[in-house]
Amino acid sequence: MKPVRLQPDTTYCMDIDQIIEKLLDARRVTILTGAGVSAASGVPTFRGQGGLWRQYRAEDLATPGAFARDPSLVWEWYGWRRELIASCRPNAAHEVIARWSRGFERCRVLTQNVDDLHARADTAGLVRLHGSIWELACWRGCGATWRDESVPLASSPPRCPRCGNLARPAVVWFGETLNPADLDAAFDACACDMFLTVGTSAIVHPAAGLVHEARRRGAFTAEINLDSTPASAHVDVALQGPAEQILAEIAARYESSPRDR
Ligand code: BJW
Ligand code: ZN
Repeated sequence: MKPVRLQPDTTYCMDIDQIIEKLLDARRVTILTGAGVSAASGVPTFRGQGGLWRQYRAEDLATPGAFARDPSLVWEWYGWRRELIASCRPNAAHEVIARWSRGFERCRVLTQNVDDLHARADTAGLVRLHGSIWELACWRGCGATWRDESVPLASSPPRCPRCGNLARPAVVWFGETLNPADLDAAFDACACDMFLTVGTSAIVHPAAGLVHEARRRGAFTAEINLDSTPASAHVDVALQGPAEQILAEIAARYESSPRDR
């Protein structure tokens, strides 16, 4: 098992203090999340240990080309993930983020996760950049999308109720564009006082570019991740450790701080 790298040293404590100070002064907070936020709930991340399904990587399956070639294989991957996610609950990281989402003058939570655990934790101002595993859409693109929470999934994709073509998961695959309204909301949210990027490998665009955009617009930027990422060298504070522990620690101190500043 990977060692947990909490660093209760001076730098770590000063970084936490700085984040709390910035949160106390912030009116507009934006939080970008990735698979690491759901790891403690039991949802596998895409990259690193446990990231493969059979011998496949996300890049092999989360593409329109993969679905066109072998819809049943891709469907089976989503069926496996649905079964896993259905038994998962939001963890301390989702809960802290959900509380903060209701506590600031403006808070936006931009998630790349499709598991809906932020929604289940009752997060306000949520933008699901890569869609939801619990929704389906027409593969031919007639515009139909619908909620489907069935577990287990049938062994092959059902039909679109509008045009009879194949259905697909309503998620964003590589090479596909994000929903323009979600992308606009994400870029608008980069105009903020504090931008926190949590549990993402920071390699998949356009999400990976958001922290840089926020910094360009003057936000204080911080990262929480088990490991360093391409974003680590560019943020004001990079904290290494489990998001569910670090966020709980920050929240306990931030939420009990006096507000008459
Ligand atoms: C913990 C932890 C704990 C663990 N606590 N931390 C610019 C440059 C280069 C390429 C591109 C570019 N612009 C666009 C591209 C192409 C492509 C791309 O980015 N490719 C890269 C691989 C280089 N992007 C796209 O195609 C996007 N579309 C687009 O831009 O359209 C316009 C366009 C198209 C083509 C060319 C140019 C422009 C769409 C991207 C869609 C991504 N879709 C997926 C699948 C979604 C559906 C599904 O779930 O099935 O989204 S792929 C997968 O990666 C999923 C994730 O949301 C996404 C990001 O992964 P994430 O969340 O970061 O997870 P991991 O596993 O990578 O990392 C987990 C992290 O957590 C790790 O760092 C751990 O250390 C950490 N961790 N436990 C804290 N307890
Ligand atoms: Zn259709």
